[in-house]
Amino acid sequence: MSDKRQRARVQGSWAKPLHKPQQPTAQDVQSVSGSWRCVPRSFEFHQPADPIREIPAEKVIENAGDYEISQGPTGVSRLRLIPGFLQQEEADWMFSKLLAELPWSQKTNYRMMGDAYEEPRLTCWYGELPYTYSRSTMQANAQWHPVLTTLRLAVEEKSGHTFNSLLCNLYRDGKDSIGWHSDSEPSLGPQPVIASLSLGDTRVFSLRKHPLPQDKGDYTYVELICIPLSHGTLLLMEGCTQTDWQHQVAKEYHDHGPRINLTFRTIYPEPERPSGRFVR
Ligand SMILES: O=C(O)CCC(=O)C(=O)O
Repeated sequence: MSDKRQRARVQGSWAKPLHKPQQPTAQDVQSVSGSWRCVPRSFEFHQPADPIREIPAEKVIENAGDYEISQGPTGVSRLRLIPGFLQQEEADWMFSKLLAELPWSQKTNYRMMGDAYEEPRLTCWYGELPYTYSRSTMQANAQWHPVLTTLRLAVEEKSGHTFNSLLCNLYRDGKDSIGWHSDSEPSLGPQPVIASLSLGDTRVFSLRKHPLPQDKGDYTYVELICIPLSHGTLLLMEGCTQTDWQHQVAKEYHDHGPRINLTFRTIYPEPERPSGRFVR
């Protein structure tokens, strides 16, 4: 939680710095027949200029179901949570196979100013097209592992959507993470549907709503949703979830075993620029 959000929670948004009680001034104090007394002063109530602002309580979604998490001018943002999408035994078997057999590697990304950093997790990519995010590209890889082909068909049947690509994430322990972002690259098209399947240790998946324009990028007062994603759980993100919300899996500082997350997506060819280079 940001420092500002934390402080606002602890103090209450109404809390103002304490002022020392004022000493009576010479004018407030008058002498009456040799003794001193305070003359009562009148006080006026002034309505605070800014309306009092509450931080919305964090919501937790744990039960299977369809959830409309927001409805705004851009449209409806929807989640569908399906715990137990995979039975325990098949999830166990798939997890150990994928952990051992996928070509996991650590991707290097680039910040806006060009400095490089290593992602705090391992990844691999499947799809006929490359996928670019954070100014670095994962090359096309059409050789789907047979377990992933089986899972893709099962996810397509359950969700009623088709997917041509898959980003696999491996969180080796609690210190591996993915920061706040939305899956909104142009190659995913408008209002992408993302199907996210989790295997291994449970980690908390959080979503936060984009702030209002007048908050100028300040996330202190935005809505926050937490979803513990356990072994074999499928989560679908639909509608405007990628336009109006961000998501993350934060680092945790107690012990965690490995976790694999498979995000099925549909990638479209990016339009070519007149120079012949892809638009990023
Ligand atoms: O690990 C997860 O549950 C989320 C992964 C994710 O946000 C992504 O691949 O874009």
